[in-house]
Amino acid sequence: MSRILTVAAAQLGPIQKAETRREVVARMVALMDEAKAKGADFIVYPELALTTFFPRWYHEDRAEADAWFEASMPNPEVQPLFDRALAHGMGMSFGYAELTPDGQHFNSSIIVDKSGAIVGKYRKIHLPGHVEYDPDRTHQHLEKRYFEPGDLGFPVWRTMGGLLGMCICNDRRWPETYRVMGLQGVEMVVLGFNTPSVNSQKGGEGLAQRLFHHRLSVQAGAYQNSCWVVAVAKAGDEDGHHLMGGTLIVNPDGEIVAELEGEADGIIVVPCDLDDTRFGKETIFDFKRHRRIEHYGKITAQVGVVEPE
Ligand code: CDV
Repeated sequence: MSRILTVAAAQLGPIQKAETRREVVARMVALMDEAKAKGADFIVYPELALTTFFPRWYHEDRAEADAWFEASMPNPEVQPLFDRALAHGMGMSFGYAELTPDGQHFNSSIIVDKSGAIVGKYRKIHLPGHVEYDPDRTHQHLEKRYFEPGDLGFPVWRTMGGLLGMCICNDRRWPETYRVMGLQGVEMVVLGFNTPSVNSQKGGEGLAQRLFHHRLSVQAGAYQNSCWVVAVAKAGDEDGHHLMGGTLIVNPDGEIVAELEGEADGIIVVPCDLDDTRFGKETIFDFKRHRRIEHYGKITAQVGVVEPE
């Protein structure tokens, strides 16, 4: 038995502050054409794919930052991407800053199926960073200033012949992210990320260690829930701020089956057999037989650490 979903992980190189959405969408369309030529059914782009990683820029007046947000999706600037996906008969997923009609701000991503319908929306839950300008950091990371924590949970959708879920960047470091989707039978988790290649609070933590933590997190999530994980970077130097690459696809055994070299626009394409998730889900990670929820209460009852007396 096999159920192949051929996936393109479409890394974007840097997007400078001055670049327009129209310019970025043209780059995304070019990657989509390349993915189609290589047989992809589904293309995955990074977190906040349409603009530079704006949470590094401090706006004292919070409302000024609304210029980075999308008040509707699709909208005229993004429509060419939806049109090309429909023409190719491809599904897609990408991240963007969402401004809702009632004024809420989320770091969101969507899944669009092959008919062009938005079938899934996810809003980032684990927001990193801080609210106020922090002079002690080498760079700002103001996601907690500009976004509210997601309010949609970690849903899984039946689409494109499989069970698909999403998370965004920092979410990938949290085992709860994958497990909540694993409990819905997820077969593929897709995610985008913008990860600065240095830790703003720990100068010694550079690119090699950041890539190690990234791979460790997504490989563990894939293995422990027996699912595919597709992780897509926005990479390179954005106005003097460097983001790491590390776009990769991990199989349900937790092995990296493809990883993109470099920090420019580019794709890796992998035919992912969703039936490869079955063995792990029916044996060592057969949750129904092996989980012991009577011992997991602290996971939802408590946020921080409570040490013993
Ligand atoms: N965009 C992100 O969520 N970035 C975080 C950084 C700040 C650590 C990440 O987890 O990669």
